[in-house]
Amino acid sequence: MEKIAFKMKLKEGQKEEYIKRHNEIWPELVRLLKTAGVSDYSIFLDEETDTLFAVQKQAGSSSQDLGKEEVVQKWWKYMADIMETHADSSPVSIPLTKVFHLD
Ligand code: RM4
Repeated sequence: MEKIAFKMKLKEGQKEEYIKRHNEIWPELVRLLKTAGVSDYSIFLDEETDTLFAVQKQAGSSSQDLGKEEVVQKWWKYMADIMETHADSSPVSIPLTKVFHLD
């Protein structure tokens, strides 16, 4: 099980809406993520820059590698109005480098 991190970008002033939508995350998306081996998944917001920092454990694909799944495509389209995305609505997602870890 590998722990990975990546950053995404939230559009200005969308913190509350982002939190609301994630508090209401679709059960089918949760099922897919867990089935794909994603766990211990948190997303943090740097309110100064609207940068989202995601950390997750993955046993196979990361959440960002599941773009071929219909429910992920629907979720990304749903979220696209409040996030920085590519033309296909997938979030701009930049892998981060682990520079320290303490068990
Ligand atoms: C994020 C982004 C990610 C997704 C999580 C659940 O806003 O859409 O790709 O894995 O939500």
